[in-house]
Amino acid sequence: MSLRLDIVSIFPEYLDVLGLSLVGKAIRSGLVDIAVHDLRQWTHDRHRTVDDTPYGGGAGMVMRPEPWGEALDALIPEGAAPTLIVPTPSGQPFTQQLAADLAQESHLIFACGRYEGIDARVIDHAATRVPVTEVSLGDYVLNGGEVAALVITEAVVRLLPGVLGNPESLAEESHSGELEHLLEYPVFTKPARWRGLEVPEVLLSGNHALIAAWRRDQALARTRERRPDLLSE
Ligand code: 6GU
Repeated sequence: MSLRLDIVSIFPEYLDVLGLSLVGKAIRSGLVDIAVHDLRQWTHDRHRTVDDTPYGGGAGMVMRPEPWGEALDALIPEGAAPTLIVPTPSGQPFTQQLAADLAQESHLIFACGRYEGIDARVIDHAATRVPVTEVSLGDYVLNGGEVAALVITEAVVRLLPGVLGNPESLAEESHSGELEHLLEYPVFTKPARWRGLEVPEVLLSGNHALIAAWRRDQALARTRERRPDLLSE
């Protein structure tokens, strides 16, 4: 079973990098099928207008509902309910758990807004037809949803069976598996001494129990220092 992604944007070229690296390989292997759509194909005026001034006043522009309505009519299949993901700084925080949940789905549609956002009726109307999740990457402001769609796509696609060469690296990393809720421990490779800096001796010991304990310690110390919020969960 493969995952279908439709991404709608007024800057489709922003998503070109999905053809690179691991996601590109997953596309070529048939594990994921990604289509990027220019929202302006669903406009009908000479200027291909997608935005207008906000009712109630205020700065900036808002995306008009009509092109989005037509886009979603075209992309939501008859008799299926893909999940609509709307990247927005006012969405629910994107987490590894949400990535894992989305990796279980068969069809995701991303609606990448620009300007001050999409007319809220688009989301309300879509929610009468399909599950809608508004998602935020964090507490800062981007210019549009495209980078968020890239981030979410990468986090989801690497969880699909067959995408990662070594599934054990999935189990070991931060935010999932054995050291769940802890940041990753520091890692080292050859040479054992570089610019006067030594690799911690325990890692050269061959004592796997000692190494595991050291790594857990390091992960804990880092988490206490950088992300104490993760320890109080
Ligand atoms: Cl998902 N979108 C935008 N435009 N800005 C953001 C974001 C998303 N997450 C954090 N900032």
